[in-house]
Amino acid sequence: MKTEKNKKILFINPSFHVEQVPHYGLAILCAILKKNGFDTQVADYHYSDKVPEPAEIIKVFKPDVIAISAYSSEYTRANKIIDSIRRDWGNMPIVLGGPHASCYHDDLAEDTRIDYVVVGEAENIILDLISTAKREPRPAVLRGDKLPDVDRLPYPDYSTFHDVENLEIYPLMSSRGCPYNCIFCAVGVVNSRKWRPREVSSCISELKTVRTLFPKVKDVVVWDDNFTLDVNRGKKLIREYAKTGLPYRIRPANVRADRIDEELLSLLKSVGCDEVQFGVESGDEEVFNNTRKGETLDDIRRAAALVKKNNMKLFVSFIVGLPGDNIQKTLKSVKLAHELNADVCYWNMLVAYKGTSVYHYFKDKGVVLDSDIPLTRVGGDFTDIPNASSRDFTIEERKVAFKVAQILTGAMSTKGNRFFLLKNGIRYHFLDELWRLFLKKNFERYLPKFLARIVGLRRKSGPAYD
Ligand code: B12
Ligand code: SF4
Repeated sequence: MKTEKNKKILFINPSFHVEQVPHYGLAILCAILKKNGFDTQVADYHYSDKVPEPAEIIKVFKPDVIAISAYSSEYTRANKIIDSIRRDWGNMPIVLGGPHASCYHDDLAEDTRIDYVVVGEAENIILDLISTAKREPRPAVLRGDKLPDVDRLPYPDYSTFHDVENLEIYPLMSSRGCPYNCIFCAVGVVNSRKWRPREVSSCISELKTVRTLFPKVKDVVVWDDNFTLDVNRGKKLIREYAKTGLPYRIRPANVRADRIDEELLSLLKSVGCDEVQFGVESGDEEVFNNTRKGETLDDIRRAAALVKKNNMKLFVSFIVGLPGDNIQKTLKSVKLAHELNADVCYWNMLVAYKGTSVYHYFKDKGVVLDSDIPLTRVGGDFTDIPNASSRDFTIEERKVAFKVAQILTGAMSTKGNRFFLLKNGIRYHFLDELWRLFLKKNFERYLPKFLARIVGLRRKSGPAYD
């Protein structure tokens, strides 16, 4: 394999908001590059707000290659960074990878500011790519011909991330991929539908390195696409971790409701985890089934009841705007959120990513705006801007449904987040009480009619692409 030792690579993960967890995928790529003699730095704006601007880093570090990772929701910022690099460092090779490159490689192949667009997992191609990277007349679209063997990879190397000395939340990726095919999910495009678990012992050994490397770490989040696909393996990992006596609280970011049982919950509690989060997506049976999640609303109800019975916090998330959804059906989701007695309820506006089934659905039956993927969050709150719509649930209706759902579960979405509490707490709590007192009983009779009137009024001034 060709290598050009001592090449310097600056990785950039653009982001409009900070979530304090460093980018695992970039840390793995750094580990491989550093092991092979390359020099890396990572400007991860999703991890820390103390990272200097890219131009400042470039002036000091003087990289040979700029390697950008981007979520589609952050691509507007990546776009600006690419512009400024082309303007000020015209001959610098630019490589783009990550979820946006994986989903939108066709469109990016036309963008001559970029030299390489990498689709999917890059461990098997990163060394060759960086060794030979140069300014290209047109972007080359690259993808590894086979998936990396997750047990043969080095541990992620975060040492060259800016501000890593303040790392408090450590990400563990104990498996990759997911065999399910939920219509809204891009995992199959970005990673793979092949579920690849790591050896439990390797995950535990990785966690044992954390204390010396990052003494400020308090929590470990498990970022797997589907941590509990093999629930017995998930339980084994927690049991083995508990034996180490390490002080971290372990939190799986997401578990599937159909895998939750008493034993899993008590194991999670034994490692300090007092909350469980899962996606519900919709409270309407038909919309729920349209997602092809492979579970039932009864699985959701059963899992929620178990979480509450075990005195753990219940976090649920819903999507507004799935195929078949409308305002009335969104209200069924609101009703279910209350029925489940969730502590925190997140509302996501459907974004149809290229490569997903829902994208094809709206291409056929409605409209998808490819060029402008909405930002994830605006002022700390999830975005209410859809990129897909149909005649039976227009852009304006989606926005109204989203806002109403947020308001009617307002107190639920404030509990976990102090920022929300400060900003919207009084308003949301007030509305939530109002909802409980006056609306709940007559919910199905009055609210849909009332909303239909509001939307009827708004519809007249809705955007042309509705
Ligand atoms: C963990 C995770 C998160 C974490 C992020 C933690 C962090 N600091 O990175 C949290 C919970 C914060 C999060 C948030 C969101 N996420 Co998320 N997340 C994931 C998840 C489950 C795993 C990511 C991961 O670590 N994978 C493992 C590593 C090995 O893979 P990787 O990061 O993709 O990196 C590899 C390759 O992509 C490539 N690569 C990556 N970057 C680069 C750069 C270069 C130059 C090169 C050459 C290669 C390369 O090589 C890496 C190694 O193989 C994925 C699912 C998935 N399978 O992708 C969803 C996923 C990436 N998330 C998704 C979404 C939609 C979101 C949100 C918008 C959700 C929301 N409504 O808020 C936000 C946006 C976050 C933001 N940046 O603004 C979508 C992205 C779709 C898209 N086209 O953008 C995914 C695919 C899930 C889905 N349901 O479709 N997420
Ligand atoms: S189970 Fe989760 S990771 Fe798997 S396809 Fe569905 S949403 Fe994506």
